[in-house]
Amino acid sequence: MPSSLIESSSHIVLVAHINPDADSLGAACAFYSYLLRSQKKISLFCTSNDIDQRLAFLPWFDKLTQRFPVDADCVICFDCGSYSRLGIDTTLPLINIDHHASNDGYGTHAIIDVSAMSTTQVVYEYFVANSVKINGKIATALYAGLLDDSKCFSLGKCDAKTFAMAHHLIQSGADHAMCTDWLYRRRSLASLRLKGKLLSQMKLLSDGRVALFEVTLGLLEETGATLVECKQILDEALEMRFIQAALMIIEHPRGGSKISLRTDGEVNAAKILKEFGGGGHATRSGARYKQNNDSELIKNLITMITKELV
Ligand SMILES: [Mn+2]
Repeated sequence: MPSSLIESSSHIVLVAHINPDADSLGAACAFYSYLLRSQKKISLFCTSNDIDQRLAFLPWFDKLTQRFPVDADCVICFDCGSYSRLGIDTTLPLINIDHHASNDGYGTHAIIDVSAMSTTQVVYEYFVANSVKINGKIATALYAGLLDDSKCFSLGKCDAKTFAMAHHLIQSGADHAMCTDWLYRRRSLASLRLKGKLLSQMKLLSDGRVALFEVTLGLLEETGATLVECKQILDEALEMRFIQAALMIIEHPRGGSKISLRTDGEVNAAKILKEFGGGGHATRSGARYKQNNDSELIKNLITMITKELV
């Protein structure tokens, strides 16, 4: 049982994934709040050094460390769809809490619910099952993950459970206004400039059902936009009526490229990028391609995607 492992541990490290988002870090921060009530040592760890500052409103954000504690005896990771997403190697007992379809259940214990909207929902249900009192800090951290992973409650996957959780969290003190202000009112000028350029270069393929974006290092430099900002355009491309998949190929500074794929769910993004060592969800997936042959890569990907179109 994960709870007895937590019980018997004295220094627990909570791990958010590489380049954390509101869900991964929100889940870790909520757990941090919860475990503070015990007599244990708790660390909040993430291997990335330039963490998205839009997440700075999360409780305990200032406790984040890049240094993995040497005396730790237990690790809990959040929203890491594959083991490599932790960004560290550990031999310690590991509890893997997640909602990614690609998660293979690595770790000593895995709590995975693929039907959950967010990893914070998996944590929320764990808290409810264990009668954990949800205070304002915990509620805000859990709510941030739910809000962001549900695309502000716009995904078709939102159901009664999603809204019941949101209702309970707001009642428990989740700060909705702060979450939306920090997560969605911090867009940079660079990202808007990039958006203009990317949209004018977008190609529509496969009878206009696949959108393709090619991002060079030059374009990123010229606009000053970050990779995260770059990928926002994929979700926007999917807002077009007939688009079923949006594909982005981003030139990598160390050669090769990064692949990002967003789909409507009919086309399984995780399945397509699995061949490239990628992981993620049916609707969103990413992978790293190490060869310098983008035209070949794009041709193959478009063929694979086209096969899945319905
Ligand atoms: Mn998530």
